[in-house]
Amino acid sequence: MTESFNTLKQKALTELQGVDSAEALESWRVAWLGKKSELTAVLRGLGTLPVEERKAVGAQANVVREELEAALEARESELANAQMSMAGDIDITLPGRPWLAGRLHPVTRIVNEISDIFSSLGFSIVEGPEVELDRYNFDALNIPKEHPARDTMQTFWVDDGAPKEARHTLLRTHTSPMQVRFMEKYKEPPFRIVVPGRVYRYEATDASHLPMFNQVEGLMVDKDVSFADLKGTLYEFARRFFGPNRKVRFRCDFFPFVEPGVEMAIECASCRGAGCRVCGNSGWLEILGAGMVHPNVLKGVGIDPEIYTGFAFGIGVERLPMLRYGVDDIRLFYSNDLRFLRQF
Ligand code: FA5
Repeated sequence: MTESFNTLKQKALTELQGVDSAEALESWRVAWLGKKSELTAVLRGLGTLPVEERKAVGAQANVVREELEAALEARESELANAQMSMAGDIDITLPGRPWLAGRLHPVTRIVNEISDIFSSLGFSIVEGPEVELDRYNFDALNIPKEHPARDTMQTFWVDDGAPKEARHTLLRTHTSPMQVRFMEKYKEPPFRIVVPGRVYRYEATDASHLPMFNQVEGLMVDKDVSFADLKGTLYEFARRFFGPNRKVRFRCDFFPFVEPGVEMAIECASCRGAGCRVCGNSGWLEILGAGMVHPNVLKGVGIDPEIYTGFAFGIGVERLPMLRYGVDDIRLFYSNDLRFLRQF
C-alpha cells in the first residue's frame, strides 16, 4: 500500500510541474484531490478494510493528501509571481518604496493663516481672475493712463490680438481689481472681504522682489468706517501674526485708489532694525499698502461716497514668512529646494 501511495504521489507531483496556467492547475486539483480522485476513493473505501489496516492506510492517505495540497499551494503562488514579473519586469523580492507624505508649501500655509485671521474678524474670502482687463486693474482704480505702472516695462501684457499700444488684457499687477469687481457685482454695502491670489510684475528679482508673488487684498465698506477702523484692523492682524512684541510702523504713501494712503512696515527680522540687505538697510520691511477707498472708486461702481466709506489694504504675502522666520532671500520660496522647504 505504502508503495502505491508513493507512486501516486510521484505521478501527481511530476504532473504538477508541467502545470502552467490557472485552468490547468484547477484540472490538476480535480484529478488528484477532487471527489473522483484515486486518493478520495481510497479514503472513502477505508470502511471496507479490516480494522487493523484501516488506521495505517487512513493515516498514509491523509499524509499524501496534505503533501499534495501543500504542493498545489506552492505551485499556485509560483505561477502568480511568474505572471506578475512577466507583466512589468518587476523584481517582487525588492522591499517596497517608502511612501512620501506631502505637505503644503509654506507660502500656501501663510495665505491660509492670513485668511483665517481675517475670517475670524468677520471678513469673507473671495477669489478673482489672474488674467485681468486694464479697466479693472487700472481705470476703475483711478489709475490714470499716464501712470508708470501701465508701462510695458512694468506689466505683462497678454497678446489679445490688438496692436501693442491698444491691448487691454494683462496679468494682474495686484489684487486690487477685485475691489471693483466685487462692489460692481454686489452693489449694496456692507462689504467685508479678503482676496488672496497671485500677481505678476515685470520686475527685476532681488532678495525681496519677485516677478510673481502673492497678495491678500482686504476691503471693508459700510456707513461710518473710519481710518481708526483701518489701523485697528491692521494692528490686530500684525499682533496675531507676529505676536505682541514686534514693532509696526505706519507711514504716508500714495496709491491713486485710496485717500489718504499708508504703507505698513514691520521691524526687519534679519537685522532687528539695524539695517541689512533684506530691508535695504532701513531696518523695516514694507508688508502692505492701505488707505481709505477713494470716492472716485466708490462712485465708479455706483456707491454714494457721502453715505458709505471704506478702507482697503494689499498685503505682500511672501514678506510675512521672511519676517517671521528670518528668511533673508525671497527667491528661496520658489527655488524648489526641498532642504529649504522642509524646514517649515
Ligand atoms: C499694491 O499692490 C496695492 N494694490 C496695495 C494696496 C491695496 C494699497 C489696497 C492700498 C489699498 P504695492 O505695490 O506697494 O501696493 O504692493 C503691496 C505689497 O506687495 C508690498 O507692500 C510688498 O509687501 C509686496 N510686493 C510688492 N512688490 C513685490 C515684489 N516684486 N515681490 C514681492 N513682494 C512684493
